[in-house]
Amino acid sequence: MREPNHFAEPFLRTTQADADPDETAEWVESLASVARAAGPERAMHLLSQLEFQAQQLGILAKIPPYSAYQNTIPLERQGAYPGDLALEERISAIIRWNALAMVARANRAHGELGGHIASYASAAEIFETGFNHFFRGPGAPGGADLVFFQPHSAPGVYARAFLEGRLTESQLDRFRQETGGGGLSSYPHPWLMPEFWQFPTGSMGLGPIMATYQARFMRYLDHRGLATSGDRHVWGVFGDGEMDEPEAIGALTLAAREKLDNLTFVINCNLQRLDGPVRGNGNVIRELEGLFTGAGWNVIKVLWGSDWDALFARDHSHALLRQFAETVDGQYQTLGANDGAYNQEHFFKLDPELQALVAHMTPQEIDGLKRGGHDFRKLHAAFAAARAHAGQPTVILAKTKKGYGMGPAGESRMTTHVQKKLEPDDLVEFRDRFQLPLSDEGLREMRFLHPGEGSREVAYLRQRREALGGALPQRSSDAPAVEFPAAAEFGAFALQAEGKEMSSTMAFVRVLSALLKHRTLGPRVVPIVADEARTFGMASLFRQVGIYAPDGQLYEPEDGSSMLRYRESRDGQLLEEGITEAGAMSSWIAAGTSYAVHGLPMLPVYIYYSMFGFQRVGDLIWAAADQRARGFLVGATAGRTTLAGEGLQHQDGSSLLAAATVPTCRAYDPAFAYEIAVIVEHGLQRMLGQRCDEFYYVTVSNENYEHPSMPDGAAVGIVRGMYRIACTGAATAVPAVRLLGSGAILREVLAAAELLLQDWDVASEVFSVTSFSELAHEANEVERWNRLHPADVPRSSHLERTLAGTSPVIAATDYVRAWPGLIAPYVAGPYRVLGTDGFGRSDTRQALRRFFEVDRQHVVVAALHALAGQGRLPAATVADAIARYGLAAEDGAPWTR
Ligand SMILES: Cc1ncc(C[n+]2csc(CCOP(=O)(O)OP(=O)(O)O)c2C)c(N)n1
Repeated sequence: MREPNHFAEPFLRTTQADADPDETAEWVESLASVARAAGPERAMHLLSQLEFQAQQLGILAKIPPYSAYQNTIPLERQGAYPGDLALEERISAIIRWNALAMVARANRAHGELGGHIASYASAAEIFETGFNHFFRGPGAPGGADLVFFQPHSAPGVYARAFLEGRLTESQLDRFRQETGGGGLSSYPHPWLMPEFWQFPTGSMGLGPIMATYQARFMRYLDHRGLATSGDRHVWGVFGDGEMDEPEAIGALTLAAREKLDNLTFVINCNLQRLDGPVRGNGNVIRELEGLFTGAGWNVIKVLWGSDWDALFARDHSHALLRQFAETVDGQYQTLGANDGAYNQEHFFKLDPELQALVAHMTPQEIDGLKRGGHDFRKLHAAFAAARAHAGQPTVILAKTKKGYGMGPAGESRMTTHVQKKLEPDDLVEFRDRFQLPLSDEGLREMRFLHPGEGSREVAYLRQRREALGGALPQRSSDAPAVEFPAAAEFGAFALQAEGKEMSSTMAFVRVLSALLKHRTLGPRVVPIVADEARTFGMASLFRQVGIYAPDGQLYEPEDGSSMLRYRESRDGQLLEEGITEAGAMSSWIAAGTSYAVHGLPMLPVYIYYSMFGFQRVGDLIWAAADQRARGFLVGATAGRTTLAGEGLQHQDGSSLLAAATVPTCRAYDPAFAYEIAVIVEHGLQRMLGQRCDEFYYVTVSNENYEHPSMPDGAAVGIVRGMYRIACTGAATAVPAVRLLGSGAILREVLAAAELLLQDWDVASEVFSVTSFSELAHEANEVERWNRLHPADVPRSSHLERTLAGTSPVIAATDYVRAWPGLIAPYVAGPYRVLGTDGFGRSDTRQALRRFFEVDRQHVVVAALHALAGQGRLPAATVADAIARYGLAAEDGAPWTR
């Protein structure tokens, strides 16, 4: 005998061990009669009073956060279906076929392109319900809805766009063949299909969190009076497996807390993920219901199709619900993979009452009992209820079958996720099941189906889209440029710093504060922090621009009389996200793509602990690039040795390297305030003026030191990645040695130049390298051009011109050696790199720099050693220097300790 399921439904607990069924029946009937006579609100009131009383009496220790395994919306409240059901089913069948054919054709032609059939097969009705009745296009009175599509269901979206006349047959035939141009991307991708897709959802879990913060950002724009989002809605169709991702569920409470009733998740609960069931031994729908209910969402379950209604109506003793409660998802999958006879034997026959309930049905009729997520009527009712619900976000849990319609070989099979073709018999079954007008030959050739321009199907589909405001998805990027100030205006203090002491973080925050005050740009700036504003000296912004809080400030702040008081307000500008870098990043993405999504360019500036950036939320940063985001990411408390006491888990040595790999990220490691001002001005020019789809990563630190004024003519080099900042010894055409310093370590390098001259009589040139990756990118491009144009006059890069000759070059950085290593192929002389590879640790800055061998003395030794290697100094000099500076030569390398 099977063990009782530990997920037992709440109602089972009361019916199973009932000491006095007659009394129970009286109570139940009383409630039912109140609901009939006085309405559901009155019944609800009584229930809540009872619940309160029970709590007072110490009863009701636990109320399960889920309800019985049935549709949330009863038949009586379903409403009449407003569409042409038969026509919609025909259209959906054609789209299903074309989506399947796209994947199968691409793989037949090229064999290795991959693609997914089964996910869209399970989601088709969900998508079509949205497209025919809910997803509003750009022409809708309040503006377009935003839809985050389940990524591997993209073939279905393409197949629909084909019927709508937005994609051609030859484009469908280039699914996943993009290098020659005009192909269709595997997953939603604004970089590769910039006029089509808006949101890149291919990395599971990012869609849900990005959708949530998008809905929140729309409210932010509204409350700040920058845009009216009216009743524009954010829809996200996601997978039940996808909800395992921490990011997917990481912002559920935010959505509820901020009452985002402009947000609906539709979770395609086909109970399967890639390898197998999402919860083989459990029940994912129940689990998600509990999770979302607990987080404060409105939950609508769509589990059973219309054919089940009659069964439920006759099932007075809840035999169905009892059996559902005993059935785990792995079993539902097996039931789904098998025919009506099997279901009769292995489900209905388990209980005599159930057997009686379906005694009148043939196995074929039992086979035809649909899951709710394949029933347009049920889905429509759920979407409509979600759209109308006020005060909470809504999740629709739609139960579907993976590979629905793919026949015995695909439907609810373990392997269906990776299935890319159907066998001939399955194709025939698919055609017959969906009554597709395809000949056997058409079937064999996997011909695309189009009912014709003049067909009722196409007319209906277009008319529906027109009524909803036009086609979707579509992306536009023609937002106007934004006026912005010049560096001289916002950064005069930095350009003329005259040796003032400050940290680079302080310099950046001062720049930010000035930008916020600019007449046109100011309101467009979105400062974002994840609970570190005070760490970065930004507390003055609380007062200056306020913290966004949709409810305003419902309390008297403890520091109310302070100049820097904690001020929350409905039109606050600062997004203070709390300890969620993923959430802060999602806000940054929403703001950084606002130019395309809302036609309103914004400038997000997210300042965070650099260690918790690329390393922690790197995939979201990648998604930002996919989505063509513009803005500033500021890695504060950056570097391995600037943080002193914080130690291992806080000291970042690799973010710049990661940043260098993101194609649209321009990464800088400035040392001085004027460098920051120049980089910010350049970023504004590129992103807001020229509207380039790129973003800027800038590292800053909280180490205080003197900042010089900007040397004449330095700006161009700062932007390109390096410029000469000092020169020691007699001016010669070629210096003995060149020293490159970056960010926090530049000052050590400048000091090393002095030591070289004083102690060893070696002249040097010092360069501030603001970006090894910018230098490398340009050098890579020049090298490529020269390689592919062998007969032309070779070009040279800024780097090659600046470091011409064979003098040794020594680079020192607060990051891993691989970061300066990016330019190694283009440095003509011997190139030595000092970096901070290894685990960080706590100590003073000076001790850390000695430990990682990036301090001035180590730079000197590296320079002397390089000169000795060229035969320009005796090797003994190097040994002398090591002894003189007391460097520990016998310890293991820092990265081994
Ligand atoms: C972060 C991430 N990990 C893994 C994958 C690979 N992957 C693509 S689809 C998929 C399974 C999705 O399952 P589910 O969300 O239940 O959707 P279904 O296809 O079943 O509708 C996986 C693991 C991915 N795209 N992103």
